Amino acid sequence: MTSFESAIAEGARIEPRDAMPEDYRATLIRQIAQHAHSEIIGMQPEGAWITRAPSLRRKAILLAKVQDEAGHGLYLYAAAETLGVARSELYDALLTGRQKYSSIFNYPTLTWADVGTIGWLVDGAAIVNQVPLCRCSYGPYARGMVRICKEESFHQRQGFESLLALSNGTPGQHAMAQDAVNRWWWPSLMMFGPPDTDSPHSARSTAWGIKRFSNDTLRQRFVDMVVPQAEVLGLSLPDPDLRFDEGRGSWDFGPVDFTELREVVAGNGPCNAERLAHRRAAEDDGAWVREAARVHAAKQVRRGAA
Ligand code: FAQ
Repeated sequence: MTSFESAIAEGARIEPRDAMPEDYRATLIRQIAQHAHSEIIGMQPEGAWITRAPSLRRKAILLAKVQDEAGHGLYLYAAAETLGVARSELYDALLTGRQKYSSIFNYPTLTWADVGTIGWLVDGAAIVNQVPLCRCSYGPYARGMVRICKEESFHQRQGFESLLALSNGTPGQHAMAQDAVNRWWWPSLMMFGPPDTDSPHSARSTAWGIKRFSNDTLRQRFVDMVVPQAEVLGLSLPDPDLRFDEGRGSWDFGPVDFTELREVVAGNGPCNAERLAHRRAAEDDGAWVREAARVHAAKQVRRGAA
């Protein structure tokens, strides 16, 4: 057994300078980069509402949440860099469509209720998926996830609280909250990825201790977590097949449309083009800042040498 295999078998952490198979490194770069890209693209749907938040309090909360997402992107890009890849390469892979980001951020935020719904459902799904990653086998990713999960948990609570206020508000506000939940429910279930029978990376990622639970197991855990929360909110979930199975102690739910997931991941979702165009424009608009920083750094080096 190599030292890598024995470390994995013992449940020990792999650190950046440890020997690791090239495929393990490549899998981590793929997953961590996709995760980082999701965080920064994920700033767009909610960011669109910062100027339209209904009160100063809601605006301050939303600003802080969107800033947290930028921070999560930075922790994750930094974790990926420990695997020997440059951040500029990862940005380039995102902007040229070679690397993905989560399907969920290709849906539009049509009303203010979408912001609360993203906090409740999207951050809720993110937590269910990410808490196990705090114990994944790669040290820098696992440690980054601990802090990210703490912040995601605040995000979910603020989304729930915002949605509760709408649900208990005027009939118009209640209807707006229900409409947002109807639109975000199924895409939230798709965040967990394809079904286990159609998940090419699962077996190896599980053997390597990157994935600790399967896509379907986490999807079920999410449904079990949010169904009682929907009752407290006084909102329904748009699935006529939802019923509690006493034997399993879990909620049965209807079939997820994985064709839609495939289409969105392939670039054909409602907002894919808009999200990437916005990101590319931000990259172009920031070029002069990066150039100024580069020239300044070079000048400092020259002055230090003189
Ligand atoms: N969207 O074999 P599997 C957030 C791809 S949370 C797009 O099952 P794997 C917080 C997958 O990459 C969202 N692509 O793959 C926030 C693979 O593609 P490839 C981000 C998807 O890796 C909240 C192919 O399908 N969270 O940002 C999706 O074992 C609110 C085959 O799939 C993470 O990234 C999808 N939904 O399992 C921010 C968590 N599902 O490269 C702002 C970390 C699958 O072979 C606001 N990632 N694919 O062409 C993971 O846990 C895993 O990568 C999974 C997929 C579970 C997503």
